[in-house]
Amino acid sequence: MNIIEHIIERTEARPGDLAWAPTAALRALAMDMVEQAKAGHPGAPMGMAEIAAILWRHHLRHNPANPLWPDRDRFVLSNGHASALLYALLHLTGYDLPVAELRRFRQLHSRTPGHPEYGVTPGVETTTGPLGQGFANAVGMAIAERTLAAQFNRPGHDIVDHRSFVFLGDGCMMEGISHEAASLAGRLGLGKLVACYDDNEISIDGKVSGWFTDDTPRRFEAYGWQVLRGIDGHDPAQIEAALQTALAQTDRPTLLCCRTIIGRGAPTKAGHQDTHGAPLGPDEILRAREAMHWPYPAFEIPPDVAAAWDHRAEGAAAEEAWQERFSRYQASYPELAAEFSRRIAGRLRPEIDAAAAAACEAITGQKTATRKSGQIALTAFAPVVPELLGGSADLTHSNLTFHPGSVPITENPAGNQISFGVREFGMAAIANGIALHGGFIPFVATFLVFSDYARNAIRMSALMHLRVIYVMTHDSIALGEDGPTHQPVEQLAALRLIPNLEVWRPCDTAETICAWAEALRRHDGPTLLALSRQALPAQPRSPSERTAISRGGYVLAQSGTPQAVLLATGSEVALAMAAAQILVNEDIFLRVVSMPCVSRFEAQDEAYRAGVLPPDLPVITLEAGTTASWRAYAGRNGATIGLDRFGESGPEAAVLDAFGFTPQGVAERIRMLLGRHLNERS
Ligand SMILES: Cc1ncc(C[n+]2csc(CCOP(=O)(O)OP(=O)(O)O)c2C)c(N)n1
Ligand SMILES: [Mg+2]
Repeated sequence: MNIIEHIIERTEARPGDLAWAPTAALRALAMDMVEQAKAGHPGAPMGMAEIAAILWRHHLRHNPANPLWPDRDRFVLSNGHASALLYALLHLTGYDLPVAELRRFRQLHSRTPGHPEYGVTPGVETTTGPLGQGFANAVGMAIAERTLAAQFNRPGHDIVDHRSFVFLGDGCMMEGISHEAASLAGRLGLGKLVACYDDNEISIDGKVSGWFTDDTPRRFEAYGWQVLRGIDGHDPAQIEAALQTALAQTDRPTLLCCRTIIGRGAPTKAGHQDTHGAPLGPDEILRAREAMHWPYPAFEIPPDVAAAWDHRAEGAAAEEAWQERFSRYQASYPELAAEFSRRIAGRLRPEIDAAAAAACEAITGQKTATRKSGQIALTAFAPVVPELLGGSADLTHSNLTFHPGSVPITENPAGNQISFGVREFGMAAIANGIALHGGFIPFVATFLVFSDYARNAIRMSALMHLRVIYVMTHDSIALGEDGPTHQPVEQLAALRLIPNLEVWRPCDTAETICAWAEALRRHDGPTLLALSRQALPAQPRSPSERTAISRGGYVLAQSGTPQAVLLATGSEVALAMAAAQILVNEDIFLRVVSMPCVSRFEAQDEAYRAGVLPPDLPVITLEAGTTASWRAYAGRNGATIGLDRFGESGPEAAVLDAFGFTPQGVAERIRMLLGRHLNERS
């Protein structure tokens, strides 16, 4: 018997022994990666080594050769600082992540970045690191799985049938989003969701008993979860038994509460917060190797252990079995199978163009709130975009994010509407999970002012290039009586700062339909639609002006030889038009530019942008929000009209009047500004 056989033998027979070879391999790689990088987090990977090994070697259904196999189990590492664990797992099971990449842990342009990043490393299902969000992503994945299964499976044909597993630590549990996501998951009874809690009683500042003494099992029981308490997270037999119990449960999500020791295996540092986020150091690593009976040099995995971990053959067989099932499904339901493939590929049906055109044709001259226009667009697109899955954070009838074909998933599992409850952050992170899962285009809604609650998840949609659509209504002080707590002022500017987020603030139904269509067509990032509570007039447009909407900014109107450009967005476009009309009578001529999407306009070529905003014309910007971001457009010769303070409670007209957002008020500002400008020039 060689040494490895000896180790495997001896330790398989003695659960919990540190020298259990596959687990020792995980621990060794995690220690070595962090040591090599001189940065990272060895504690959680070493503490979760047994749980990870049992799950990945015996239960997780995945194919390392095809990380995109649609029916794979999903695995989320919500405690993303434990990235070394995930990279070790991916490497050992046979993903395209060679040891050279493990050696480059945390280096620039490696496939092993500091925290797991979606799209960078094959097999990484979501970007994690902002604690708690990975857990909510996993809830989204489980919702997506169940809904997709209900929509596509047929008797005897389970083409969608997989689980979502998530690891999370004390940090994720402390974050409020864990409550939002767990509560909804409990209500929905997501039976294929399994969470493994790394209950090591340590976070960065030390023993959590000083700041976190929740009874977590009872908390999750109260949500309606199956909770498996008191599992020794270093005892393979207990972990295995708990996972089997979890897999047998189909009506409720399961939480495995695993007592672990952070940095387990490090002879002097185990159990101490020092292992959380710093290399163990060469001496400690040497002694850990001895304690684990792991005599191999850094990054070396002996062939027997490598073979024990290699999941490629099993993974390929699992996917092949699914392919056979899918072929039979295809034979029985060719149209459904084609639709399934289309949805998984994220391709839109071609009818979307006709739906957009028909919706635009049907526009009446009636004043319409753009939140209502959003509903018109949703109603037009929903029949040809059955992959739409979403809803509101308890503001459905304010956000108007329902349509005649809306069916709550709580009434019919094959439905398309989710009532998220008052959980904006959870909602956004769940939407990310739905988008990551595939097969759906998620949309979520709340008041624009509460985008701040969801902000980091919106940022994560943008970072991960996910097609998530945010419908955010009541987009200015014009919402009136609810007052400054509800009146967004700085949110538009703040959202436009998020790279790769397209923020649309349409001015009427035509622009809203265009914005919705662009959001659907976008493959590489999220879109946020800022929509008005108040009714807005439909702007007249030539066919070419209508086409220009998708460029993000265009000339909407012009009189005479303009002295300035009046650049407005959303509800202030109508205001700009009215002010310009007043000024025409005084021989002050303006060009009115509507700019529903600044970043889209920025992406146009120089010639187009200069055509809309000629360099020699001063620009006056008009938006009922903070002005800092508009100064770049106003430049030295122009000006900004906006609101650099909080709003006021009062009826819409009174509030707008108080802040000068009336045709007369704006005309007066422009008179003054142009007078100043002309004086400066002469
Ligand atoms: C939202 C968020 N806040 C703070 C951090 C910084 N941070 C990373 S890990 C951590 C402590 C996590 O404790 P725990 O989950 O128990 O991890 P362990 O030390 O047990 O590995 C903190 C505060 C973060 N990554 N995300
Ligand atoms: Mg901890």
